[in-house]
Amino acid sequence: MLRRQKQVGARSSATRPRALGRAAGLGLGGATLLTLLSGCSIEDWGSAFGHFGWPGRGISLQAHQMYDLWIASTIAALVVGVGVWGLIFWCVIRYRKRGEELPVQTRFNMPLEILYTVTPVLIVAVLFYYTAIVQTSVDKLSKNPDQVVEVVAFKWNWQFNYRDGMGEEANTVASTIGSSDVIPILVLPVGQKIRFEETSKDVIHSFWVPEMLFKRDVFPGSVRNVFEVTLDKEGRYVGRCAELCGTYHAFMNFELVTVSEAKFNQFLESKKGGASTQEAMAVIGFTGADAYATTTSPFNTRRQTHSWNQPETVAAGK
Ligand SMILES: [Cu+2]
Repeated sequence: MLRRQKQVGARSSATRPRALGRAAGLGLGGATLLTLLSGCSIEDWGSAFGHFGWPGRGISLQAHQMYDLWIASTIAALVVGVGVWGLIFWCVIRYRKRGEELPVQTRFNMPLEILYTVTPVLIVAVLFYYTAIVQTSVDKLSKNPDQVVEVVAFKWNWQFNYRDGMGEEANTVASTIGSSDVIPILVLPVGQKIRFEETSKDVIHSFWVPEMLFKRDVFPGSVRNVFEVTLDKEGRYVGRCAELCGTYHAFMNFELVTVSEAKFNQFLESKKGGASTQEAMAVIGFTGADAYATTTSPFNTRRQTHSWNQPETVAAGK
């Protein structure tokens, strides 16, 4: 019996360097895989896997940074996940029950204990590092933004004021507003630093353009949330209120229209000259139905008595 125990002991100490060699090999394999992955663009990987749940790469420089962080973190998590699953299945098969004999009882393995304490700390540190960098960059405010837009939220619509400077003291030079019949349109140029200053007339709302991969709460009172984006893709995108603000919260949509700098200047000049939003849209080539929002349409806000759960009501949410 004693001899047998000795043999077992000798065998397990002999397998230890091999196990360590395997762990090192696994680490190297992971590193090689990551290097290979970095050879492909993050966007390629994102689109190959349906953007891992995100709407896409976004329409602003800030959105691209957040997108890249998201895709890279997900791939890193998958690499770790595949490693962990592999080890689990390997253990399950390699050490499955073979007989009634009690297997070798080991208590702990110091190198392994250290390995699986240090590895998660390293992973968290790397994720934290990149998150902090991207977050700081996304939240960065410039001293001289090219455009300043005051976002005014109210139950249940939006007003967008084009301003001649920063802060509450600046003046509104033109504005667009929505009603229960017209979806508010926010026209902005690509390639310029745009500063958003948010204020609410009643309760807390939230300004959200899904394609910007970004939303920020709009507070009433003295809190004036500010953020900046540089848009880089022309198009028309739906915007929403992302904070449950009351009965018609779901109807608080708007549309972001991104155009070239020249067209934006034309639009703003027309608005300054007293044109309506639709007339100014026509000036920059959006005529007819295109002068109105195309990504969303007004909801029927007229209620009948006992209108709940009836097809003709707002609850139908067209
Ligand atoms: Cu709202």
